[in-house]
Amino acid sequence: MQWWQDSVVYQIYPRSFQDSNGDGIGDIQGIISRLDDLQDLGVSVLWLSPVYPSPNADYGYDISNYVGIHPDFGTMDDMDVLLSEAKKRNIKIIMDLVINHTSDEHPWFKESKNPKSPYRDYYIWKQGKNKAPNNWTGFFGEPCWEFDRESGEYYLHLFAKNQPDLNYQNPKVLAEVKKIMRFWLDKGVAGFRCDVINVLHKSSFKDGKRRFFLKGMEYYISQEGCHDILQELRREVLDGYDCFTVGETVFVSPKDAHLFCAPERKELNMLFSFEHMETDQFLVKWFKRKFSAKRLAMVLAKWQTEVAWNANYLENHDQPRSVSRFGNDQLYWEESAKLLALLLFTLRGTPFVYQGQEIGMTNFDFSSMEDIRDVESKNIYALTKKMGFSSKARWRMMQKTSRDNARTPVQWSNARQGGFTTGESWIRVNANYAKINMHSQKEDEFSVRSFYKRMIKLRKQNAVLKEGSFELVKATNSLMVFKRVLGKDSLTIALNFSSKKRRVDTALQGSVLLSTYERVQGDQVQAQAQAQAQAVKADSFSGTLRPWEAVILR
Ligand code: ISL
Ligand code: CA
Repeated sequence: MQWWQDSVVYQIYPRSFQDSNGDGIGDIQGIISRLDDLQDLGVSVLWLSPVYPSPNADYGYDISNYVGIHPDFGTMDDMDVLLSEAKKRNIKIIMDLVINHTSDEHPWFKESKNPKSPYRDYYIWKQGKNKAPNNWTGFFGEPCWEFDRESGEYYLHLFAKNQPDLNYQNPKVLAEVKKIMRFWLDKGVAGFRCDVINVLHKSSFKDGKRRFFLKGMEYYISQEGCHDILQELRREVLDGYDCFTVGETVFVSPKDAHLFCAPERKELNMLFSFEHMETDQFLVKWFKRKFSAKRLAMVLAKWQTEVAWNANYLENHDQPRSVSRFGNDQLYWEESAKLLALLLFTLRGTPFVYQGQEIGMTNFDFSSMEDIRDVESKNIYALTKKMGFSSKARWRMMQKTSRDNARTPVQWSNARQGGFTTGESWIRVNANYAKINMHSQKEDEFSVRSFYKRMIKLRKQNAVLKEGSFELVKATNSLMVFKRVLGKDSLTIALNFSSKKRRVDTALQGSVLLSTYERVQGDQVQAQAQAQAQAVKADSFSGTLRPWEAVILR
């Protein structure tokens, strides 16, 4: 096993993590002040969403300087302190590598607007006779060509218009990217999360067919040229360092995942796929769909069995909170948050936890568009108006899908603003911070956070959970049962995705290694774990799961 397979990664969205100076924006000193909490939780790698200078059209995912730090977040000295303080605690850091596009305020793009500039070919400029060069559409619900008066041509942007796509047909662009990567690796970062990394290479600019509300993707998703780029970066940069990459890849199948991640191909180490995130909504968000536990189980099982090593996640900064979409964030909030934790840590692959997930943070309680900051949400809200959706439907869509659901500040305590800032937060704090916060959960050994801690420990000590194969046993609209098998050792995991008691199966036997309903006193946990390891005394499974209960059976 490689160290990155044996790690638990924790994603930080710095803007909303912890403010240290009262300006209402989370920052690097804030992260430093919370390193002890993170070490206590048991995570070993932090992924930082972008901390680089950015005009914030897409909050950091529009970068205007790849080797600097946004003053909102601090300085490069702060970054160096973060790296060394993390290292003291055996925590590594990976950076977000956003190289499909830059900000339109990046000096390259400003130069590029001049058709005679050597930077012209850093971006994708095309002529159009009074209309866009082709019929492609972008990810954020707006056209993906923007006309530039100055130079009389259009530039391509698959995301917001302030995020022009780089031109990877130009070898100079990749040379710049290599420099950037070396800069951070030389500083001691342990790798990269690679933003929309499978769309870098555009193989043609012909009109596209419509697929999933997007036109043109057959010419830029997972093209051969993209594989070439990744192999070159691996050979020439990454191979020289002890690091790993996790790619964010859109519209991929397990087959694609194999092409990107097979060790002998030397591209990515693992990737984030989206299919399980579509079990209650579509990647392009306005699709109406009801969550189905069966669909979730089937999709997970497919990826678990067809892909050698997955990057497992239930949340990130683009997705609604998992307890609100896959669980029951009302009556069974605690139970379902624990069930989701048990699921995450018993899957095969590297687990990724998103900030606040470990305390069961819920979707944003926003009350109007005034509360919303995200460019994607704003665009989709406007677009669906044009399309004739009722305002009620559009609002429901926002509540269910807005990326701001995940971007409300981490709830540290029941102090004003949840302890996130002493000033005014850049985005509203969820009003439920008095009930759901880190401080109270740290004190409580039966809290959601304590359960995360326990699962992280259990996974660390358990070879079957880390290395075992995955076998689906059963999937219904309320139950998911699977096995992890390593040699003669095997564990059965059974989860009840419903608010009713469920009989699993009489054939399912074994002793209960762990249940989300358990209330075991602190020092008893160790003793109990030992007893169970020796298969001495442990409760045998009754065959029935309580509402939202999940168990591990041996
Ligand atoms: O949010 C989404 C899925 O629900 C997608 O539309 C998302 O934009 C896509 O997954 C790409 O995401 C990444 O690149 C974007 C950035 O806005 C996201 O925050 C980032 O994770 C452009 O850089
Ligand atoms: Ca701040």
